[in-house]
Amino acid sequence: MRPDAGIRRTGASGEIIKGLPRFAMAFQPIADTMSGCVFAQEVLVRGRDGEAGACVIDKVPQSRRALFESLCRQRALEAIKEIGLDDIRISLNVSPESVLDPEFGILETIRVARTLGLHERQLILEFSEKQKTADIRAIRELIIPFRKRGMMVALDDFGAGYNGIQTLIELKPDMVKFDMGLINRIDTCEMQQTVISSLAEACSRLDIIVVAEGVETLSQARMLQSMGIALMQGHLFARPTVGQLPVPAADVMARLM
Ligand SMILES: [Ca+2]
Repeated sequence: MRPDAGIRRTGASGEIIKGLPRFAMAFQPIADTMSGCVFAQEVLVRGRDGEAGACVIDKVPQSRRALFESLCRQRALEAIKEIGLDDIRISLNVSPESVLDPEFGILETIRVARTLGLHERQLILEFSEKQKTADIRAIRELIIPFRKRGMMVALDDFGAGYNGIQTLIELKPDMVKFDMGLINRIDTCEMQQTVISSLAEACSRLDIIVVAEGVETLSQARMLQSMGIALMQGHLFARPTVGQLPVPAADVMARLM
């Protein structure tokens, strides 16, 4: 057993744990612009002074990243439980390098979720792939039993990094999150419109749910809706908020429904 084992169950949020950076959990809703509901809340890491998640994670030594990620997911699940929203979907970011970790991988997170009384159908795992290192087939097989119980798998940042069509085919996700770089000019750029509408149609035929990330304007949102994309996330709806679950801006939702 590693020396770190067990410390994941100690300490208040934000406490320094044996040299790990201080952090807080923020939440950002994925809005369903057709029904007006919140589809899920994505959990994001922030520094204690609001620094971006990437800055915090950069301070974590590579050898402790899996532990740190596991701690972040645990804190988020505990926070959701404390808020008392038992029926909410929670979208958790998981790096493919740590998902298979025997102590701090996704099995540990599911154990924590069960201990807290949360069900697999409330969980979405978002896989981002910054480096081509992951054994996608091993990941897919590991999570089969949890997917059968309703857990969803999302391919994060699609169109950026290594998360492209090959990973889509290998992972067979339930959901694809289009990176903001793919949709940032969707309201004016014909090239983006053609690519995104074609990808959205392919996902629909494969029964894969599409989420557009980084939506910032009403005209982007309206264009995405016209392509059949209802689920959106971005500053137009709500910014990531530490310690509470933000709801999508009511005036924006009203104008899209
Ligand atoms: Ca994500």
